[in-house]
Amino acid sequence: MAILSPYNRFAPMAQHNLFAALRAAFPKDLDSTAVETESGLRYSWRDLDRATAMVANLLSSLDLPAGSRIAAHTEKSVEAMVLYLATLRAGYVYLPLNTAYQSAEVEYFIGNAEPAVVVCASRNFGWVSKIAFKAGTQYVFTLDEDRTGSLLERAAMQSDVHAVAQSQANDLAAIVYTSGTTGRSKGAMLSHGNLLSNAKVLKTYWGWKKGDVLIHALPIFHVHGLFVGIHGALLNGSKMVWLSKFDPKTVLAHMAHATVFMGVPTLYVRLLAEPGLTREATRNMRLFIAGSAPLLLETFKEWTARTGHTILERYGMSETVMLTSNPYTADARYQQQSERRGATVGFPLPGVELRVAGHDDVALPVGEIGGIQVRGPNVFAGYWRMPEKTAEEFTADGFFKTGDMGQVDARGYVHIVGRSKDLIISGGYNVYPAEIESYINDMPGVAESALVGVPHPDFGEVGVALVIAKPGAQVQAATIVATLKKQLANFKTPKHCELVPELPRNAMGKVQKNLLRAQYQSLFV
Ligand code: MCA
Ligand code: AMP
Repeated sequence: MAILSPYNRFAPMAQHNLFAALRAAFPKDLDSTAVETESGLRYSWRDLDRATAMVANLLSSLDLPAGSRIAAHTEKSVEAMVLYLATLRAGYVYLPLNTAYQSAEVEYFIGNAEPAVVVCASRNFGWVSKIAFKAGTQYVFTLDEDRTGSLLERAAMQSDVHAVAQSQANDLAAIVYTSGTTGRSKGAMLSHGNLLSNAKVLKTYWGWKKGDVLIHALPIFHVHGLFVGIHGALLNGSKMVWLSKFDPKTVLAHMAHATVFMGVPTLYVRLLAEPGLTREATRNMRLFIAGSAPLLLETFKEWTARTGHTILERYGMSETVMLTSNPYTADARYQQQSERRGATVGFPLPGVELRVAGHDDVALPVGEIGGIQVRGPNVFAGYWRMPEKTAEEFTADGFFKTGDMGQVDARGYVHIVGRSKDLIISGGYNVYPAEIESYINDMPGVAESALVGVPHPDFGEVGVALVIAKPGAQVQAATIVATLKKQLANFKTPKHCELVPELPRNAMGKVQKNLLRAQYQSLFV
């Protein structure tokens, strides 16, 4: 029989809940501004505290089993962020879904994650609730951009005081779906410990300081806007200028009273197209951070020439949050230099072990190209209900195989040189060729298809579909594109589709996508 020590009996359990850490960083003056929107709405820290308490109390009142998933298919709004924070606060697991996803995509995610609660826009309630109830979801609430919907109506009846749920570092905080190279999407399970450890490292590494103001212009369905942006500002008690959609002119207009901006490369390209982007306009800014896709060296250089600021590029994944970063300042503890170098993603973050490995999972010498593998407190626990897939992606000594190819140079900077996974990153969104090809292949008259990524001046990379028709079939490229638009998230639609008599193949019969990429690489540039 276990004997309970009288000392342990009264020892308080350590609190690892991410929300508790964010809440502890709120400034003393709870009436100061935490969030300001483009339409002039102002939310104080007290508002955030009360609103997250009310939504957390609503979730707690539903008597959901521990570990229940709360899925959100809602447009970006401060209330949508509140839902995320309230889910953490109540100790449940947040499941963000891009609102571009259409019914087949949502059906898969909801069927796979089996959320107890789904929150969606009221205009989508009909089809989303049908999918959700079929999958066993108990509650479907609505939430719209104009602060209406059943979620807020129900939360308004709740107390605005809530004791943050007690969480262990390994308890799940979120599941983020990332598409599979083959087969279906996988839900990356991120714990409170994964997210908080990364947020704390970034707070120091990027020199967050008192008075910082973040321009938040990214969507909150994915890691960049949801975790890197929101945690960064909240853990520093920093105000956010909250933009529901990226618009370069609006971002520029806010730079005079902000200090930090985060964006995918497309956002930088679009800002550079604005004549108003000058040294004067960016005078108050402290830091420009880029990531989610490769930032072209020419964008990096042009930015410095126009603004006098050097973009800090970093690298991350849904499975790991942030992995590497160019330096904000030199850090002697890590023998780092202070130079932010374009076309590199900087150094592994403190606590992250990174190696470039060959097929035997052994680190290669400096300068050699191999697979990037990582280990650290930020690395996820595994894929939701996919133990075999999880096992495949980890090495025997516990490193996660990122699927990115890279090299580490003599100065320690990490360079990403390509991907071993068949993935197109378009404007910061991931497009998995296998998924699009399977939809095209299912269309009448189609024998086979191949989707490849080619350079694009705005989105960095876009998909081009090459399709072979069945003998005698009348297939139109425009019909394929129009059909895909109805079936999949709009950013997945190929930007060009062409019928071809054959596809280049190697001796094994495999389509040689590298040849197709070379053939179509000048299509848009
Ligand atoms: C919109 N369109 C796109 C994309 N976005 N096409 C390809 N790729 C895209 N990313 C198309 C639409 O399908 C539509 O086409 C037309 O452009 C206009 O759509 P709209 O929604 O108005 O576009 P937009 O508002 O101009 O959006 C562009 C955008 C957006 C602002 C660059 O894509 C965006 O916010 N991207 C950021 C994604 C992000 O946050 N990624 C981080 C993932 P049509 O008219 O034909 O229908 S996290 C991550 O990667 C890791 C962890 C990391 O390291 O951060
Ligand atoms: P996601 O699955 O959305 O988390 O996307 C992660 C992938 O985005 C990584 O595996 C990389 O391929 C890519 N990525 C993120 N940041 C960068 C970067 N700075 N440069 C190049 N690729 C990046």
